Amino acid sequence: MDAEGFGADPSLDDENKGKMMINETFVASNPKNAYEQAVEKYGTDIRIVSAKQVKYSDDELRSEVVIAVPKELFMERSFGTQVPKSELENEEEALLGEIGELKTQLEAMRDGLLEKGRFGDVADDVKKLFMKKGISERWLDTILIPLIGTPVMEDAQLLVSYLLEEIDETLKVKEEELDTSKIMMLVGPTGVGKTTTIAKLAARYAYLLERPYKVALINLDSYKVGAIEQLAHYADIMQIEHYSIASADAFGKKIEELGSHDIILVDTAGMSPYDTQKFVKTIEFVNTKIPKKLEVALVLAATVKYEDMEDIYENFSFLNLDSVIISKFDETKHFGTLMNFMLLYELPMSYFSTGQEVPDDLLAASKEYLLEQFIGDVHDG
Ligand SMILES: Nc1nc2c(ncn2[C@@H]2O[C@H](COP(=O)(O)OP(=O)(O)OP(=O)(O)O)[C@@H](O)[C@H]2O)c(=O)[nH]1
Ligand SMILES: [Mg+2]
Repeated sequence: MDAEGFGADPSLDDENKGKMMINETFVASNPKNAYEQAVEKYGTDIRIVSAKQVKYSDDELRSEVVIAVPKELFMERSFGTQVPKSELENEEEALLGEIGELKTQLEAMRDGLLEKGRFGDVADDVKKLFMKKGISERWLDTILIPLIGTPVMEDAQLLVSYLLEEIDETLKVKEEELDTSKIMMLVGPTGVGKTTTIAKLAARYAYLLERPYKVALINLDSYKVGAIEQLAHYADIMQIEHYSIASADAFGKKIEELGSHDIILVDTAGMSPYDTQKFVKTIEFVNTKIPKKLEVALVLAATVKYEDMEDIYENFSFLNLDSVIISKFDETKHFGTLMNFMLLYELPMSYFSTGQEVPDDLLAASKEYLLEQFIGDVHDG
């Protein structure tokens, strides 16, 4: 399809000057219907950025109306983040504020205590080792503070084992459910391996498990040149049905049509935290009313950079993630940053991708596998 640049809007009216604006696209069979959708969501006081006819990859002409709304309003209408407050909620908020203040005071006291003695030589060294491997000080402190004064803090080996056990307990795995039909959508930054993993999962369900499952693939990536062909290539080799879909409406209809399938795998466009257009589009797809639950899996590369982790989480957690698929296990020997991500956000892991080979390089997620890689790295340190 055509794609036009979307960005900050220069001609803001006085009321909205200085506010962060979000451009949202409404798609319908004609401009009027698209505009009506926008009005239904935001009322008539909206500003249209552009309106155009677009030819989608299923060859149909549709109208895209892009409007700009203040970010707060977008968040409120899209996610209901700002509900009017009742008196009770105000009281609750005041109470929470007081608790927050107490917490800050306690933390200051704790930091004061720690400044004097820290954890002692042995525990400090162990803590440093884990931090060097990528585990955050915040997480380590929550585990170590309750241990102050106990013998485990004096025994490096014991403390390392204790921390590994805590890591093991904190990690979560989403077991593979084979007895219910499901729709799984893969989202994530560009180039992490979403399409390759979809192909591997398709082969796994269609051919490699105890019985063959009825699989279909849907591609929602209308941005990347060659995205349709990339998925179609795998699907054709495996003789698995595949569809390319451009609008939330068509997506909903296709899911209904595929009602008798055991598993529908949905590929999406890779997006950076700053791709507002793709972001809005993906939210439209995720919010499509469909008869079955849509499981959203974030694909995260094991090579993820520490600086990018928080942005990735912020960007994708809006999509109500059900699990994380970790890709590119074979591309690094350092798993601390990834481990830190899993410990901080406590999302269950569903699959691991361990190489480029379709369909071989895919494993159902296991704590043992990740821990083994991580321990190898810790011991090297
Ligand atoms: N080494 C290694 N490479 C992988 C793995 N998974 C995918 N790749 C490679 O990473 C590259 C990108 O893979 P894609 O599946 O196209 O990634 P994507 O997330 O769909 O990319 P976009 O659609 O552009 O966002 C390809 O060269 C894949 O072969 C993996 O587990 N290990
Ligand atoms: Mg892709």
